Amino acid sequence: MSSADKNLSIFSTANLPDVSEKRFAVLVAEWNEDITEALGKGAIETLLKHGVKEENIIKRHVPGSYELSFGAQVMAQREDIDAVIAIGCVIQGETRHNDYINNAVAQGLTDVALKYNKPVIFGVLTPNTHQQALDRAGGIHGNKGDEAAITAIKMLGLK
Ligand code: DLZ
Repeated sequence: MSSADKNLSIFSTANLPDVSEKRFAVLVAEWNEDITEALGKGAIETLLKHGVKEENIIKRHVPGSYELSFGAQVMAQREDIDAVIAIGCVIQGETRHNDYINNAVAQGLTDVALKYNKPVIFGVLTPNTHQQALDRAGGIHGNKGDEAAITAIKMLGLK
């Protein structure tokens, strides 16, 4: 069983909608890039596995997770983008920076989704340690980027 399959076992992937003509933006934050690149790769591989055309996946980078909201807005306002997957990893430090970033990006992504009436997926890990992040970026807890991709596909089925 691949790490993707292990990961996806937490929710159903049966009866997914046809997304072969849908276009996705995958936004990847550069902070903790060993983690975020693995998550982004997982998301893209899962989209491809479920019939999305390679040319219909646009991958872009932003500096940190805080910038995901603006990046998502830029992508969501494009008529040719159907869904946005925002990937980041905010690791808890000695200060409360992580709380501020996590709260801001969660609210920001929600706002963009509601403003543009498009799925904007919260693919941001919020671990206490780097090891916890690794565990969720292709490690023992699978790859949360895969889940983010499946979530985007499912949400497009609502429209
Ligand atoms: C500043 C900062 C810190 C301390 N930690 C992280 C992190 O763990 N993960 C992440 O994605 N970004 C971090 N950043 C950067 C902020 O997201 C943002 O890029 C800067 O505050 C500039 O707006």
